[in-house]
Amino acid sequence: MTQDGARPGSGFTGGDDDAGPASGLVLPGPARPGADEPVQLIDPSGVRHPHGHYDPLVADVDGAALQKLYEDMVVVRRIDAEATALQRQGELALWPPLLGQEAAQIGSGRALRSDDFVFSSYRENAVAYCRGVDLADILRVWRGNASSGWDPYTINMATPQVIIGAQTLHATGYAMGIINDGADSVAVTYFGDGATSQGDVNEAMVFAASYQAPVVFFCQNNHWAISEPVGLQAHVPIARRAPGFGIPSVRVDGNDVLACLAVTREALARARSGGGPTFIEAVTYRMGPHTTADDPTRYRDPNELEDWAARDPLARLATLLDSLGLLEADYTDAVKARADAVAAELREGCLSMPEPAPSDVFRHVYSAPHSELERQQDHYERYLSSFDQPAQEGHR
Ligand SMILES: Cc1ncc(C[n+]2csc(CCOP(=O)(O)OP(=O)(O)O)c2C)c(N)n1
Repeated sequence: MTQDGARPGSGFTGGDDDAGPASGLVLPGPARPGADEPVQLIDPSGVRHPHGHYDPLVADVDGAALQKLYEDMVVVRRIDAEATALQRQGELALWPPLLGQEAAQIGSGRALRSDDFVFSSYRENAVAYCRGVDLADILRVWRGNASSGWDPYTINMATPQVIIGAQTLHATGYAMGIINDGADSVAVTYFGDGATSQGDVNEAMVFAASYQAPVVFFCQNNHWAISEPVGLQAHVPIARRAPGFGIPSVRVDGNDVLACLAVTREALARARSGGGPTFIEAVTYRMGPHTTADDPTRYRDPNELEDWAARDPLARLATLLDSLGLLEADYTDAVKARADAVAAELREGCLSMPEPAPSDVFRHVYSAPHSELERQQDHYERYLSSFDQPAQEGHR
């Protein structure tokens, strides 16, 4: 099975042994260790397949809940398109599109509890949406309006990490804190396939396994680390690495929102009940550029994009809803109206952000007064005020 395979299977690749979670947590059905096939509940043609292990974990997802997941994906795709347009219109310096990764982010994001804590990279804007982020805050950093977008404690999600993989260490540290507190919340960290080459991610897994920390490692294998294909660094499926650290792992079809919800719920249940970390590899695809500064046509075969477009996460759920009689015009009109309203709110929030004062770059660097920084700020303010002075004779 290659990295981009998508045959249905249990996907469970086992933990320290094949006996299942160490905590005594009883999970429904038999997991089948050793499988590389991604877990799939809805196939690319929109057909729902029964699954002995994972169906009980999504037994509550009725037609209305499926419609809500579809609405979420439509809305975040629209947020992504609007932000891309804002960048093209010169309103943002840069934007990292998530096009194609909606199911991985909505499926996992909707499994979380509000007291769980997310540590993400820059591409998890759909997860931030699930956390209830103020829409304009998603854009703040990319507009150069603030050093970070939001107060992490308002939505229990750290601001996006640009240092590849560093957030996995933060998540593991936070999860060790959860143990100390005796709480049953979970730290969830999102990162890409490329990040799994980083020392930070591997160190985070060593600590997570050593302390049996309640942390979920959610890897979105979108097949590219900028221009490097995943096969260059991963000669076996990425999910197979985690058991080497003593962490059970699962491969899931990252374009199947229901399967992503199911595997994330299982991982969260394991963590909450003392069963330790889980590694999830969501096999998906970045259909757009790495960022708006990137041109994938320079390194990517257009046929590959065509193949993955046929596995579009929104299209397959739409087909399933249609087959259930749940894609009537009044519903799709309401979804479109909601996406339009969210996009308008995002644009308005972006364009109406008050400009920061130039000296704001010195704020929030240290929590306490810092004489060296104060000296730099003083110099900078005197430099800026020099532009207000009338030019002196001889210096024109
Ligand atoms: C420590 C570090 N090294 C290199 C970079 C430059 N860089 C930015 S994005 C990126 C690729 C990341 O790919 P992946 O982890 O697969 O995530 P994706 O962008 O595909 O979501 C790299 C190497 C960085 N930001 N941080």
